[in-house]
Amino acid sequence: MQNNISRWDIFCTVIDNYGDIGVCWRLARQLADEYDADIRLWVDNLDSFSHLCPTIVTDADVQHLEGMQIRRWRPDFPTVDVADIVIEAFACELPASYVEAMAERKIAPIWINLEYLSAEDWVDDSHLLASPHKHHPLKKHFFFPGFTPTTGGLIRERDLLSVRSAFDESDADKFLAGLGVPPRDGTEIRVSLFCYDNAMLPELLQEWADGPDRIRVLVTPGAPARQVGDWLGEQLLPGTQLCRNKLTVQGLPFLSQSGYDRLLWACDINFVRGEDSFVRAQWAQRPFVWQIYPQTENTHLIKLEAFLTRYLQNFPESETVKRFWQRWNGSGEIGASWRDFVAVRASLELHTKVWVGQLDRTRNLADNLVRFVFGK
Ligand code: TRH
Repeated sequence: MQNNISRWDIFCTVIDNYGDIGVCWRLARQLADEYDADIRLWVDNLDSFSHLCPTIVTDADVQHLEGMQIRRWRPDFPTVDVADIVIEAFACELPASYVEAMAERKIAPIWINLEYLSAEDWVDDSHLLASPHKHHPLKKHFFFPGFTPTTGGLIRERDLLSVRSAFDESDADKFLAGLGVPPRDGTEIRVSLFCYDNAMLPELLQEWADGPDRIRVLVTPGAPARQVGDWLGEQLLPGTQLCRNKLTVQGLPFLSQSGYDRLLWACDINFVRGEDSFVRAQWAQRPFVWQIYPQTENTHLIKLEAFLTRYLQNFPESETVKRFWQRWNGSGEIGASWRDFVAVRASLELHTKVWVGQLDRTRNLADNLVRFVFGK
């Protein structure tokens, strides 16, 4: 699209946690930075947004940030000019008055519903299907992120992988020192922990405390810090460091998105969740463990298997990794599966680099969106 400045409206409702706004914010910034897109981002919950981006003014209806306009999406939606491209993130429903205004435009805007990420096979067939509006001459296109060239791809900024490659051990030590993490003590394994409520966590913490390796777990705020604090019997605040035998846990503050990326690059193993941290852990090219967002009737386990099958193809130790991920997302004894997992971490790191090499051959989500919109 270079040279065609276009106006984009991105609509985001925060269902829970940080993933919805996390994805929209990264995408908005990439479209603005790399494609000169003129972005207006509508968000219904600026409090959640301010965790990822502390400069957000949580009670401002209109504000400008990094070359974009950020609008508080309130129920009394104002009359505004409709953009050329309208992204409705994760099936959030657009304001009725806005849809009517879309229908009144001489040239209908391109209307895209950005879907959740899944590695399931059906995604390739559903990507870019269109659905006509019941009453208006408008068409909505379903845009599916994914892991294959026939999906919408993954969010990956143009220079992400080169900046990641240039980030070496000494950058990692410097970055972690800024968070109060002391220099690595011998063979200590550094782990970052970002998860939902997880019944497996107490047993895993005990395994880490009693196991043979020195482990330092950097614990993100919210559900992870609360659960670790419950296990310790004392609160784990940002900056606090507590030890139990071989295990040291350290509370972290909530980091900016680029700070969180660096945390993933600096740790040896990353526990991630949801959607955006799960993708960023892949770009980090370190062994990672995903806690998928739980859904009713365990439908999330189908998504989990679909990803494991793609990611672990041709990895000789795939069963070891699968078993540990399945335990982390379910039930059963986790200690032994951790010991097996940590034993293969060097080969898993190499495999993860190969996996990222394959993903990198497909285009990224912003690029695919722009090509779709401008028919390239
Ligand atoms: O927060 P999540 O669980 O988000 C979501 C939501 O639950 C959403 O409703 C659901 O549909 C989706 O998961 C699947 O996990 P996620 O997606 O990893 O988003 C977290 C965001 O927070 C991500 O952008 C990284 C960011 N983050 C920081 O910027 N700093 C931090 O310190 C941490 C821990 C996270």
